[in-house]
Amino acid sequence: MSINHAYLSGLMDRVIARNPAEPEFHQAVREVLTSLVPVVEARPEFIKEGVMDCLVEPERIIKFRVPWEDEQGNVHVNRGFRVQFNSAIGPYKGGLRFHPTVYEGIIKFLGFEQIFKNSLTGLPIGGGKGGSDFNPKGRTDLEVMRFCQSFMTELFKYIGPDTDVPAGDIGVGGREIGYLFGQYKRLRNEFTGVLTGKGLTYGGSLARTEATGYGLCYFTGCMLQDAGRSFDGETVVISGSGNVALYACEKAMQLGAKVVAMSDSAGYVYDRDGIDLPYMKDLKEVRRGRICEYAESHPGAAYHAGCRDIWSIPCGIALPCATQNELDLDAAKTLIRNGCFCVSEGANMPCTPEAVDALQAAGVLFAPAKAANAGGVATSALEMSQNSMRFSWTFQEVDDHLKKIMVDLYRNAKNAAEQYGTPGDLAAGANIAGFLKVGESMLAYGII
Ligand code: NDP
Ligand code: 2IT
Repeated sequence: MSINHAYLSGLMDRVIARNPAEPEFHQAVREVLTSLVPVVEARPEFIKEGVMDCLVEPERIIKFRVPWEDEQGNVHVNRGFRVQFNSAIGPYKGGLRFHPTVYEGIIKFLGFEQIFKNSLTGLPIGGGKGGSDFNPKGRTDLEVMRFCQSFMTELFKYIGPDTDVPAGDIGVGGREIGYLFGQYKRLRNEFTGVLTGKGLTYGGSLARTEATGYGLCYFTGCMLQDAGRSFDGETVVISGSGNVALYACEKAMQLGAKVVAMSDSAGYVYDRDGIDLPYMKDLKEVRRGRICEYAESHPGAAYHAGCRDIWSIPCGIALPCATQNELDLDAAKTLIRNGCFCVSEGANMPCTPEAVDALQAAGVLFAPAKAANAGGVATSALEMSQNSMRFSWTFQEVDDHLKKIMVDLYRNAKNAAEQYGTPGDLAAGANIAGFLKVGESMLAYGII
């Protein structure tokens, strides 16, 4: 679909020509530029002063070799990336993804999204993302440690607590952050808050582990409340069973919902009695097992191979929390047919553009990832604050900050949508509100 604005449409064509074969990056840029049409119409200086052209071009891309040796003595060479996309409002901030599907286009899409998400938190953090095509699955702790040390041996030259602060994403959790932080500290001979998602004994923040999933439910709660609804008594389906999915499940349950299905990349489990969360946490966080094991020990639950059909399970609320483009048009139609009234994105860009259009056209409440999953990075910024102060807040204090951030963020996205002529469209509102703070700052700096 072309963008209904001559300059932005031409800019989109240039993005495609300059970044060939990166469909996820094109998808993310198109979605944002489309929302910004009313903004550049009202404020032509964003085009005239080059802000829009700069916005789609990363400030810096670092790409490097990551050699490491497995326990059998075989040498492997992976690729590492860090895309430092935009530092207009703060140091680059964003996670690291370790997954075999990672290539430059994935990191660019994620880094681009991160600019607006981070701005929406109201905290001073710029946008960045990194990762590697390394697959941690099936690797021993020793192999993961060797990989992380090799990765950081190159990356440490380019990051720092006031420059760029990475964190976790798919395949990067507490274990990996520990190895990465240890190597950074050793190479720099410095103890600073250069990474977030750290362990609680060495500078991590309480509630960071829970933050993305909890924040997703706080945001969704605001949206439901405005529509005269709540989580209470509703049936929820959550894709994924990683960090975001597990804590979305926990908070949804605390708010009175029944979560009946979760997935991993191989398949999904449907438990009509409600997911046994303590078991699922132990399976995924401690044992690093597969979701099929859940059905083996829960006779009332059924395992289905293939994760995409999870959206055929009837539910009121769907929370896609696994990966990009996991919920397509067919899935959206099925959800609508089955009476789903709310879709909130926990993962980054989990719904295809066609799915989003269909959901919004059917009047389904839709919470876009940039806003709905911003609780994770917001709490990372709170971890940075605590590290700077050399102080730590209680779980309750961090959770209270997180709640307030998500409520403010919801209001800002909603108000921006109204102000720019798309009332109720939180996706457009989030893009506009996220952009304005970054765009104004870029204008203030002049051409740099
Ligand atoms: P985890 O690695 O903890 O979990 C990822 C989950 O998604 C696993 O269940 C995994 O299954 C599944 N998954 C991964 N890739 C695919 C795929 N290609 N197809 C199907 N399922 C897949 O990651 P997170 O929970 O941290 O991240 C999940 C999503 O949330 C990502 O989109 C991430 O960018 C986003 N996000 C994460 C934040 C955070 O703070 N961690 C913050 C904001 C957004 P399997 O184990 O089989 O691979
Ligand atoms: O997508 C995301 O916002 C994250 N993976 C979290 C980033 C962070 O810096 O905490």
